[in-house]
Amino acid sequence: MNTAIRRMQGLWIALAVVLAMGVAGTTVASAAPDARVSGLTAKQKKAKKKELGKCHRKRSTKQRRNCTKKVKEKYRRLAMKHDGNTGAGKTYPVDVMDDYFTPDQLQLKINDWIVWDWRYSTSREGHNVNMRPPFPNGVIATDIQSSVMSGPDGHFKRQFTKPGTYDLFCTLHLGMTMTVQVSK
Ligand SMILES: [Cu+2]
Repeated sequence: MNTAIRRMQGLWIALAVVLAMGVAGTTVASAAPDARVSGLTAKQKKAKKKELGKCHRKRSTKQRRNCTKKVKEKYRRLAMKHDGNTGAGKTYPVDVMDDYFTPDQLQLKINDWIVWDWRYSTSREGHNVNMRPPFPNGVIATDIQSSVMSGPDGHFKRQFTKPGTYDLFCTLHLGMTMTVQVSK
């Protein structure tokens, strides 16, 4: 095994530890927006895997490394791209756990996004994201209504374009709630 690969493995272990610590930590009121959420469709994931496979068949270590880097960057950008985005806004990741959301309180500005990620949800019955009244002005129930999903590939993205308080919950689990406050 060459040193580059060994170093990469070290990095992945460090990353896994950091992520695990984040999950174990208590719910924070304001999660920083970051780029670790993956919003790839199943089709895009398949394409990424295929392209990475091609990279592995390159002759030199340098070629393999450059190729892998390029593919990962391409799909990282794709994952962060939103459909129907009507303004930049930040993206806030929320993990759907068994049986809670983390963070379960967020303060957003208009046009910010939330991406819910089911990667840590292992329960067979799954979870969803729904909204209970009263809704902010101009918002209807179906604006935030996900299907029931389970990990590790479930994602749900929504942009918040109206100010107000959003009471969100999972219809399957009593007390699995989160509150989003959107200000101008
Ligand atoms: Cu649930």
